[in-house]
Amino acid sequence: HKNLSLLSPDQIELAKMLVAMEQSHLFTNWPEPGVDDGEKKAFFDQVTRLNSSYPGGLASYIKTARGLLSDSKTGKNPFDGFTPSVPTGENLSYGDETFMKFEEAGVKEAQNAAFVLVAGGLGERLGYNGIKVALPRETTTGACFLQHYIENVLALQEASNAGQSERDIPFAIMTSDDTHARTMQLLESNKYFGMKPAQIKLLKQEKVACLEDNDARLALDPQNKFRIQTKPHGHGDVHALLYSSGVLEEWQRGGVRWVLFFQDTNGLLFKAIPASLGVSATKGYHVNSLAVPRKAKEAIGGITKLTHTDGRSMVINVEYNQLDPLLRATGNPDGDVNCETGYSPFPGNINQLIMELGPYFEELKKTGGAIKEFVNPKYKDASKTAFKSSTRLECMMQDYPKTLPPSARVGFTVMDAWVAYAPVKNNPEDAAKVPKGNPYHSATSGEMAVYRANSLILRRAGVQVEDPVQQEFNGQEVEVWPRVVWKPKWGLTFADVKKKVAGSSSISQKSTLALKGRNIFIENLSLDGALVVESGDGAEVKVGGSVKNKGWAIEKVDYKDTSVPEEIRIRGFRFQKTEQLEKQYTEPGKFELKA
Ligand code: UGB
Repeated sequence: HKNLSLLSPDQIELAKMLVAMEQSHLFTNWPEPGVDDGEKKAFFDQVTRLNSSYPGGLASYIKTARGLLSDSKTGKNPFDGFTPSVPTGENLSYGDETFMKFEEAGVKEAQNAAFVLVAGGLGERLGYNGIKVALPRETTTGACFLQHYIENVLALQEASNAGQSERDIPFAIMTSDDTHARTMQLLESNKYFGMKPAQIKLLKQEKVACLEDNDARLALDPQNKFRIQTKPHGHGDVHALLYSSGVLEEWQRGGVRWVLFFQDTNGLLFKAIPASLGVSATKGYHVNSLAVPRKAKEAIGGITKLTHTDGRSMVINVEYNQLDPLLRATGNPDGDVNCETGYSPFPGNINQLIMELGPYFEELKKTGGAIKEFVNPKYKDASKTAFKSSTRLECMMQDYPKTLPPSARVGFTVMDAWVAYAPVKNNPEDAAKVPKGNPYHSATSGEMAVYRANSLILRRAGVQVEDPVQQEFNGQEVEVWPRVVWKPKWGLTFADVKKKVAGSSSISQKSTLALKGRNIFIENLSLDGALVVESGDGAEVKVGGSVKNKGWAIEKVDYKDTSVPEEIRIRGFRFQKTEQLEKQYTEPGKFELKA
């Protein structure tokens, strides 16, 4: 009470709320007025932020926390009454007729799309010191994930508008205190990778208050008794942020129909985006999740049909740590196991969600974007009365459909993992411990997956690509295919790739092929070495003949060798660029490179 004179009327209301919510421990030991007054004001500034950034405010956060902590203590099963079964969705096979039909429909729809990248996570499992979107997607060209994503959105925009309209596809990035400044800097120092600055919106998520006990008493920061300790709330924040920032409303006014969400390090995703957007548009899905065949116990959620005893049912992601216990508790004593296909029968959620904006916005008007949360306290002992360290509520973006009525059209699209999913999540040590046959999800596998996918796509387009060799890097055995990379505007869709290769071409395993331009046509090329072709948008280059040189050999690097930059050593290899044929065509016109 003595300190009340320091506060604004709004802050006094917040102080009353905290007392009413049994949080007076936060300020019972405060010194007399005149001592640490600045810190006291800063405390209430923080409370104001925590209150306004959470749908329903802090009181609602504390109330929800009490309920969830009590459920956790009594061991209440969040799936009580639900039985899991395998849902049916749209299965696509890359490059076949159906796939190409959906791809074409998706490219057309893209002019009504907006993209949202969730990039607020620190990537603790990877342990990389920088932000994950700044990591090279592959080290042949060195283009980072963010550059790759932006160039894909721009390529889609151009293909979709096809000279008719001038619509820019909006691109939002969710950041956090951990990633915001570095994301901004990466964009600014690279001229937004060719995107108009106004096209990009950064939305910063706030952390949430930590909880110190089962009564949801807020935890003070151990370093500063005038601050509440905070931790990340999870990627589910993206919905509330899009809503509260007014971005969704702006998009709706601008005619956006589809909102596509995606994660920070999946170098293959954009090969699957046009077709899955085509599925959304053709099937009229309000929510469409992209999925891949999943190995049992792989650290990605399983798309599951949950049917309640009261008849309700929903198709939803069940997180990887919950699927196995849920199956065991519902008459499947072996839990999460592979079936005769060698995969879990539950498709793996890769957290690429496509929402139809109209119904999505209507739903958010009701919920404010609040997503069903969970809590995961680490208890000191079996009595579950005390925590080892403070906990907090968390939420996941894929839980959005949990509040939808049964009439909502929620579907999913399964694609082959080789063309849709290769995240960089695990550090080399943990990746090397992944059970044999399960994907590593490391920097090594993420890069090799790009070469594999591009090689396989070229094969399907008629190029003879030599088989890969097996090699071990950082304790992980991977297939090493020819290092084939191209700019998104060269081969946005399979139809585009097919248009750009003709005749009979071949690429040997030791080769590198980098295509950095729109109109580069490969015709009767025999490549055994390294070939890098760059062209301006007005140039049309026909590439053929026989290219044979020493090329770029792969040299092993140990991840513990700190003399090598971190983004390289976490891959376990680098290129020895001994000899290459490198050509640039900057002027407009027709050119022929006949080696
Ligand atoms: N992220 C944020 O933007 N903010 C946060 O507070 C936290 C994360 P992780 P996770 O596809 O492989 C998800 O840590 O959460 C961003 C799905 O839940 O990489 O363990 C972060 O920057 C799971 O079902 O993944 O698992 C990153 O871009 C499965 O689909 C993204 O959120 C799995 O991803 C994901 O964060 C997967």
